[in-house]
Amino acid sequence: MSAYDIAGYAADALASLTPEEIEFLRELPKAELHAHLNGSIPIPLLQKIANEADFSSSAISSDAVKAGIEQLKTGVVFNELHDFFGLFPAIYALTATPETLAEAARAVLAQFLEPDPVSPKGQPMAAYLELRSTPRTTPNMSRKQYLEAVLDEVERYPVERAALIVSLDRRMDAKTAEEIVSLAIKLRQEGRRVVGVDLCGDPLAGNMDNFEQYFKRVKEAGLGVTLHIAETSENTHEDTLKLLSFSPDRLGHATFLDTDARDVVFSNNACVEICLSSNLLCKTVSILEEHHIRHYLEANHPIAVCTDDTLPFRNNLLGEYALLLAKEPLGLGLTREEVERIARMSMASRFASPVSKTAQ
Ligand code: 6MZ
Repeated sequence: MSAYDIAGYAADALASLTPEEIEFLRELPKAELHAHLNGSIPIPLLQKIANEADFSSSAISSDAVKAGIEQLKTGVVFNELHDFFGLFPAIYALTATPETLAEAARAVLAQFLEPDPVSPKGQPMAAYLELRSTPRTTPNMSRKQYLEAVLDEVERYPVERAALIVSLDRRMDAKTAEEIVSLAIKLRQEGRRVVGVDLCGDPLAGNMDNFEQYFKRVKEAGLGVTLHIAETSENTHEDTLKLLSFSPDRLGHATFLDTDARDVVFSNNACVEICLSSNLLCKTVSILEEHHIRHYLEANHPIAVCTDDTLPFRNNLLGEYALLLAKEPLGLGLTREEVERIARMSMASRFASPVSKTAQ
């Protein structure tokens, strides 16, 4: 299996296109704006790290990690979104040192930004990548070291190709959220390539009132804000409106917005990061025909089509664009002009990068 093999909805849509249609998609400059680092590691690399890992000091045994990787290789069945979050302890055990984290980050960046080996002309999946990750402390590194390790890899690419979004997790306590926001702002002030702060994690966890002060600081520091919002039908109206009150620049998923919330989004013009395969696989959307992307397209509202987590979802950015162009029921059956417009909107919705000495 190569690092770029895909399966499922995106693969089926891609297989239904003509070589000429695929070439059209490859040629479009696209921005990947919603990709989680630890959810996007190529399986062969995870396997290599697992084989080399010393688990003697780890809480997660090598057997649990190997079982997790086998599951990822054969395809994970998600019955509900909660199944998805259970995958991460095993993955996290493998990216717990600065070295393996850097290796993972390098592979994820390469997957999006280096020439695609199966493309005849070698176009990369994305012209630009905003990679996001949640800094962790491990026995081997602090959160600062975590961010520095990832930033070192991001900054190997020119400023117009790659940047980092720092994620907060809804489950975080105030002290941790405070530490991460302070770190993100400080690194940005030092000229490191942090362009935004995200809120992710279990969509039903946490009290969003607690995050208000942190996102206020993020905005005051000039960083972009993107929030996972209304990802499940159980997210409450209050939760959604609270998050919208943080004035986010972009929104992740925004699947279950009621009419009031959608009106706020339309008036604020916040770009919606759309992850088609992710929503179908996690069963927050039952069929493509009912996907909320249609509301945004009808309203001419900015969107960006993204992969979310290529590791469990076994998709890639080209496959997500194939889902736009492929005829129904395999795809949305959009016209080339519409697909071109979506790619342009993704590029227009990038968070501005700081001018840094590492950028050239
Ligand atoms: C919410 C998600 C997510 O940050 O360790 N994550 N959070 N909804 C989703 N949709 C399916 N997909 C990924 O990458 C993995 C982390 O990203 C968040 C989860 O918190 C997951 O633990 P990082 O690099």
